[in-house]
Amino acid sequence: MVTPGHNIKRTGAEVFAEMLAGYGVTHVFMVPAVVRRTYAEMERRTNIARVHCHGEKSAAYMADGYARASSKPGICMAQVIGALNIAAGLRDAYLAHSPVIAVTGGRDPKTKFRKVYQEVDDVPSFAPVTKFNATVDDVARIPDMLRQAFRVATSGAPGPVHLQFRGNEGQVDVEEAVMEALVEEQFARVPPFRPEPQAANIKAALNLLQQAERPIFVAGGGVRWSGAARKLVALAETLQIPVATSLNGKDCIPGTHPLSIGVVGTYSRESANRAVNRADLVCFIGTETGGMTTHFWAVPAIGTPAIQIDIEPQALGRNYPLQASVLGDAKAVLSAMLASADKASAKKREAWVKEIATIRVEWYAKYKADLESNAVPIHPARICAELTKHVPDDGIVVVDTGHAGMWMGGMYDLRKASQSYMRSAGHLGWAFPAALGAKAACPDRPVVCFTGDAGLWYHIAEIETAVRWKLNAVVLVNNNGGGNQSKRGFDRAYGGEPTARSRELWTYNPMNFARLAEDMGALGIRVENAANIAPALRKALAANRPVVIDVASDIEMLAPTAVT
Ligand SMILES: Cc1ncc(C[n+]2csc(CCOP(=O)(O)OP(=O)(O)O)c2C)c(N)n1
Ligand SMILES: [Mg+2]
Repeated sequence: MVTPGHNIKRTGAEVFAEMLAGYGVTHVFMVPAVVRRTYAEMERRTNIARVHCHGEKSAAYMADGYARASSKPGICMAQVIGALNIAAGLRDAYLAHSPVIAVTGGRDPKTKFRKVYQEVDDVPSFAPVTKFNATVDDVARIPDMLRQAFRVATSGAPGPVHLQFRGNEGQVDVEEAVMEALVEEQFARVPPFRPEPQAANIKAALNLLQQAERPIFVAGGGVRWSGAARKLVALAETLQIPVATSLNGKDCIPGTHPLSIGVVGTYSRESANRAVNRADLVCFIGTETGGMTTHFWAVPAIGTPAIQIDIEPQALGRNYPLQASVLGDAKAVLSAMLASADKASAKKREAWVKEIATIRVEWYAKYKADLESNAVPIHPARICAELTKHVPDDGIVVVDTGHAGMWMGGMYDLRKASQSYMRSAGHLGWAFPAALGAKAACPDRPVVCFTGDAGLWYHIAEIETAVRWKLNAVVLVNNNGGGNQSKRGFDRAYGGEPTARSRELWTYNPMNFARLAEDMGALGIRVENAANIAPALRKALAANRPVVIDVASDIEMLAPTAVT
């Protein structure tokens, strides 16, 4: 490392590669050609894997999965023509507050507006999907801008950053300047700081929770970014307060915990919506209280007494009038509450906790037949139940959106606090590349992806990437031959009388994804009978190679919709 004052010139590529390694980056996800010299320097100076993907959007999703699995920023890169594909891929990271840093090639001031091959002004397109969107025009700015990128991506509510390097391939990196590869390790992961709450705010919130007879927590992604799940469960147990979660916060409490009532909102579990709507006080923690989590502000109804805890001041009270609000890191807030919680107040909530137990039992009873169904083609609820049983204790489950989000959000249970759950924040096709990123970040943990067939089609070429880079995720495809979440909507559009041809709008030709995966070098397992799901999972988890389990499921099965 060069110390200031030595006046030694270094290339941007050397410094960029060394800094990424210094921040603990193990993988970058990219489509060439961008910062080529940096990749050469990475090989010389670091152990960073340069994961060469089939598309920039999937590279961004891999970086996102990497970030959500490890809490370390995920890095993706593209040359100028791929920049907007990267921008499209940052959208899910933006929605889920995931710290992804995208580096793209971009315009050179010397040739701007002269119709340079492949060039448009990309920068404005990154504005809606980033927390910080900047250009690196001078090689000497690489170190400070990269530090700022890590700082912004990991701080407060985390989120994506875009740096556009000068040159269509970001070739500003080949230039030289006197620079130091200075790294601020603090910002190498989320959270860099744990802002402490104000004592008076803690007291006010705790008083309300302790006085309430039917309070409930609604925990979101902020709890998982803060690493506060165990503290949340500890406080819930101490005060005997049930916990519902957002989809993004599903792994804040194991589904098997007696105080867990499920995912609340639109893609939800009926028991959670019922419980939240019966609460006399809702404590939102680390959730944006957005439309998905509140079923468009119907669960709970606006006006329900509420408390909110968040790291972003502007989140507090955005959608629900509050009786108390606490600004701070979720773990710091929960620790402070635990320190002065009055355990004796739990007695007040005995009846409520009993009611919660009944709601839990009623939910399992209502869906028992589906969860245990032996139907052929297979019922998706049975797939979820098999995953509940067979995902290993340290497993990371990565779930797509649409029906995948509904089935798994509602029907799957985490059994252990050591299991993780990550979900698409809305983009179909996100889960498979994100699962590869998660596996890159956590090679020692089993990664199981749940996706529909429409979801897998999006980035299916990345099976080859998984094989090439030994990203040994297990992908389970709920394969019903179409995007059947769309069925209800199209049936409605036909006035309840769909024609035979209306199915053109949401179905595909049948496909055996296991065979396709085999041809791409992965292990493929086809399952047509529910009894074979468990053996397939066992085989897949022991295979030590990328696996696609193709489960033939029932195209007529629609996931239950939200109750209010
Ligand atoms: C990028 C994007 N485009 C479109 C949609 C709308 N959408 C949601 S679910 C879905 C179909 C899902 O099909 P599949 O993954 O096969 O799951 P299934 O509903 O069949 O279980 C579509 C098109 C979306 N969520 N994201
Ligand atoms: Mg489908």
